[in-house]
Amino acid sequence: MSHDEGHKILTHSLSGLPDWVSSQILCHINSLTKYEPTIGIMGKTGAGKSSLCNALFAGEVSLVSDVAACTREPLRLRLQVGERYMTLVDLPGVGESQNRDVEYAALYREQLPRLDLVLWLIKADDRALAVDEYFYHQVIGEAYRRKVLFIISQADKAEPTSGNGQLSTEQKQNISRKICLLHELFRPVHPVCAVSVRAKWGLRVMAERMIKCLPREASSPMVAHLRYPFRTQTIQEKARDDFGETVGAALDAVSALPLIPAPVRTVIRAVRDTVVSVVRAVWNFFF
Ligand SMILES: Nc1nc2c(ncn2[C@@H]2O[C@H](COP(=O)(O)OP(=O)(O)OP(=O)(O)O)[C@@H](O)[C@H]2O)c(=O)[nH]1
Ligand SMILES: [Mg+2]
Repeated sequence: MSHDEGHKILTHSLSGLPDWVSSQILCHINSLTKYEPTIGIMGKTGAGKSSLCNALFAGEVSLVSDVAACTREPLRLRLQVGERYMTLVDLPGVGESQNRDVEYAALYREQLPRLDLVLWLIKADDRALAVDEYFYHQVIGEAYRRKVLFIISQADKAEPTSGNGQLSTEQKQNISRKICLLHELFRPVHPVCAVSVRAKWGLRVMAERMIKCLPREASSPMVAHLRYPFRTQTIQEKARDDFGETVGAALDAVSALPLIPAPVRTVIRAVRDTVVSVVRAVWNFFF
């Protein structure tokens, strides 16, 4: 399936609109299809950040250096799948002790606005959560907490460990308790999830949660970067919905422009829902 075919179908659905409106919408759709999601990763050394990213994301990896004028440069990895790109930003801080608060506050002020989401890993058997708690409440500004998704990692290390590669009922109960604890400590915006890369447990639910937490424009371009087993129906439906809704919102924005002639506004409103359903239908041509 090609972009061209998708464009043809879309252009047709927009043909009742004045040229400047349809070209603006097509341009918007074009930029949506090229959007590069940027995901931050946090957590103490050894939390399992690299392992989780390897398990979830596919693609050729290249290192990019950050040109931002910042005291510390986070590691940036660019992932490529075909013509699609996404960036993983390895954010330093949690667990690196003392006297760097000002530095980290500056780093996070710099980075957070440019991130679509931050995956914050806490190892299942990590009990020293005061550092994470401090960091979340003091360094991550309240406005950005909606960008944080907490993930309990290495769930197979929850008590009582067996080492047989499967999570026992007791371990799952302890994970549930840990999830409750994290909800009390952090009061997170999004529900906490739990994974074990080793036991291949919880990853699909986590991927679905991640897509739900992403801003609307980032979910569709993210799908191509997920390894195949995680491109579930749920994820594709969410991405498709988001794609339709962003285009719908763009049409609403045009029709809300103050100087727009009333008949044009009427036409835009009349075709809005049809355009959204066409956009949803051609999702597969683009993603
Ligand atoms: N048992 C178990 N071990 C894991 C799991 N995920 C990662 N590990 C191990 O934990 C260790 C640390 O994992 P990494 O993925 O390197 O952790 P990291 O957060 O990237 O560490 P730094 O890059 O040093 O900050 C490695 O030995 C992994 O093999 C898991 O789900 N279960
Ligand atoms: Mg690592």
